[in-house]
Amino acid sequence: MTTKTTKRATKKVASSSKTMMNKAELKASIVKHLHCSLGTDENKANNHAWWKATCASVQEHVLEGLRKTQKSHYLNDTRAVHYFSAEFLMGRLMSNNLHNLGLFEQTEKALNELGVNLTDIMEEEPDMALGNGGLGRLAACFIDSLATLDLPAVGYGLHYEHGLFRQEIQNGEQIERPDSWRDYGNPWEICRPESIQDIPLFGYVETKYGENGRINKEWHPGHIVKGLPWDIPVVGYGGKTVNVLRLWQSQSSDYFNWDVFNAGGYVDAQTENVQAETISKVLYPNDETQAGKDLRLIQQYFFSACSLKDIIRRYKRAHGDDWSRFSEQVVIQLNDTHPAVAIPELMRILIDRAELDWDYAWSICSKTFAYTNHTLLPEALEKWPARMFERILPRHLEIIYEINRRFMDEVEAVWPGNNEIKRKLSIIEEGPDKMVRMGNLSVIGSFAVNGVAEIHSALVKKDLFPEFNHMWPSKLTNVTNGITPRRWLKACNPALSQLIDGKIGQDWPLNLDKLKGLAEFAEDAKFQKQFMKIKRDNKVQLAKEVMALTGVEIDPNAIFDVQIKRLHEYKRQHLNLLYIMALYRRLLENPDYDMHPRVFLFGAKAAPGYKLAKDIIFAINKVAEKINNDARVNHKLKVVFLPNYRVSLAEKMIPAADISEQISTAGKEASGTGNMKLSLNGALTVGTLDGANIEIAEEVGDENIFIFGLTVAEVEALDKKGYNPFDYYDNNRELKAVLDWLDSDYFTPGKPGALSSLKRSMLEGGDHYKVLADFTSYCEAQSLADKAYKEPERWAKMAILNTAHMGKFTSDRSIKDYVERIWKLDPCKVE
Ligand code: H2P
Repeated sequence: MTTKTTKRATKKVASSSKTMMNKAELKASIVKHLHCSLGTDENKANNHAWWKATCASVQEHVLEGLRKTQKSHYLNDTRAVHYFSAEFLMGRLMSNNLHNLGLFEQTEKALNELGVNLTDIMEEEPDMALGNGGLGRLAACFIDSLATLDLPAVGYGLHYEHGLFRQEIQNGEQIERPDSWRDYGNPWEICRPESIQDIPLFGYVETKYGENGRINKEWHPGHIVKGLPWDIPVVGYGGKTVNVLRLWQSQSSDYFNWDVFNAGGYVDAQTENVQAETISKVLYPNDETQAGKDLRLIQQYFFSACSLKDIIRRYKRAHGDDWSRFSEQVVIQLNDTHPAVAIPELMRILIDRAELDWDYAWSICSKTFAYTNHTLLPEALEKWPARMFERILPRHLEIIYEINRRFMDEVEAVWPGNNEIKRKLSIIEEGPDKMVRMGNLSVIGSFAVNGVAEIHSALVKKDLFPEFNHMWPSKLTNVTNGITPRRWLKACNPALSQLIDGKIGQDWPLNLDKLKGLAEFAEDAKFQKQFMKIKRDNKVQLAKEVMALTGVEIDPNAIFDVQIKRLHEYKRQHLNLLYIMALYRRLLENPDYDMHPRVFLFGAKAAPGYKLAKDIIFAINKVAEKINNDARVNHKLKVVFLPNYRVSLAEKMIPAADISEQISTAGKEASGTGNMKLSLNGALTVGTLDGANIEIAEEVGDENIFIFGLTVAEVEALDKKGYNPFDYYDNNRELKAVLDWLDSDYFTPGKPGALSSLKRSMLEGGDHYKVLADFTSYCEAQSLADKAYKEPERWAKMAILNTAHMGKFTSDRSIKDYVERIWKLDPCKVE
């Protein structure tokens, strides 16, 4: 084992290569790759080949940056953060890499001279959709910021063969098709067979009594699977630091434990069939069903264990077997509880392999992990049956029991004799089927726990983990989410970016607070005109896209009202739908009903097992079909459900939005990040006082946002009093009419009742998410928005002020907060 002697910041890395290519060199490089990497030529190449050749040229710069970054980090022996996440929703990388390298314009010109349009070839890139929604996209924004801020960081996750399903809409219904993002290869990723890891699973634990009285445990696994790493370079803005996102692919191992196999009894019949390759086959959609539990836990363990081995290998290269500096060098951020099994895995390595004693091992472990909570919804807080855990990870369950036993002693010391609290805080939930609570394990095993917006973190302390907060008052903290302005403004809205550059200079993508400088132009007639012209141009573009995707014609002069996010009852797409139906009714009753024409645009995927979410999609599509074909109203009202919502579609919808729908039940949306992206691009929020909406309202000012609905306290009070949705149904004529409409066959000719499940959920079902309670106030907020839009100058001012006040929500700020409050990292400049 070599121990490196070079010390932090004492060495500079020599810059050996020349700087970026100029236009002529780029042209030559693209053509060279067309010839030499793709075996085609300028005459034969189609857009796909041009895209690949361009990627290959860009990748030359990227890999050079990667090499230098890794060398710098190694020579400076940097402390690094390791972001463990089951999801990274990266989207497309070409535009992002070109922008971050500062090569976008040159490449555009170089391709132009070759007769190729950059925008067209970028459409060839499949999205890397390795995530469900906000949680996965947050991870992608964070690694962008980490690289931009020159922070040593590695993203660790799974190299899913199939990302989130491709959504088709047939007769209004969601159909799931496999997503095959790598069918024709991924030009950005590098396979690293030299860093394969072996990962044990199943089997049994043998207890051995050592000479010194020490009890040693030996895990005899039933299966070994191989983890093959794929590296996706992550280019920081400015192109200096290029970090890595390392994603693990599972492969079957040559190794097979015949002893265990022959012993038979130790290996549950079911597990024998587990095919190693299936582990990284598909991303699990957020799902309330029990299906696939085994596989999901195996996925979590697989990538956590591969990543830990990788980290330890790197640590040992510098520090040998001296564990004393491990937690100084390594911090691991658990993105939700999905990788929480990394905690007992590190304990296992330290105790069983490195033979450290428990206390020392625990002192290392509990200084290494930090955990981000993303939701308060009970169904999303992971629990695994202890029996299943024992079968798959027998040694880990033992370790968890021991962590818990010792933790219970601590609880006893704080609340002597209080079994109620013990039951609540225990990692093991007692009952007919014992369960392992991954949330409790994460809090106990981490030195910091954060929520993702002020109100969410306050609720984590008050409602979710109050006793933990009592025991460790400084452990629980907040880091409000953020988004990278490079992707979510500079790259996706080039015209607005240029306008901003011209007004306040070009450094806002790195210092988003600078956008405040736009505020002084908010009432400037010329600036307003320019700003709104860009919005309109973006709407024209989106209208073309909508036509191409759905055949529905929409008018760019209408208000574009956008709700884009995972489909979930708490996000209340159906509240929006009820409002649309109310407007429709008003227009039918009074053709002169005064409203500015409006187009409601939706993008959302429903988890395949979540029936009501799929019913909501069906209902939106059926109502849309009716309205869009009703000549009495369709000059004023249109509804579009864009299929297969994903990052690259968001990049087209967000710059064209006038209104941003952020209408979750107060207390349910942890933060939201779409709210930030839309507001940054000059959309006005219609929203509840939930998640980061509250902080957005603080930033933009109450006069530049349309807030409605119950507050968290009011929701609580209503629940306490006893919420009865019929109170609203019986007392609001319009609401009743709209809900009853769902029972008819008006939207589903010949099939009455096809939309009734929606109504039932909001009445007999108890309306868990208070749709009916918030309906009136939502309608009022929407009317105010309509009124404001009819005053173009006022609207323009509000829109500009939204963009101007989004500085806080750059993910650079979030990352700086993590660094300061949790990670304690130093940047490392790469020459
Ligand atoms: C979740 C939360 C959001 C939050 C995001 C990132 C799980 O995302 O619900 O409120 O902003 O994590 O912290 P989503 O619902 O989009 O899947």
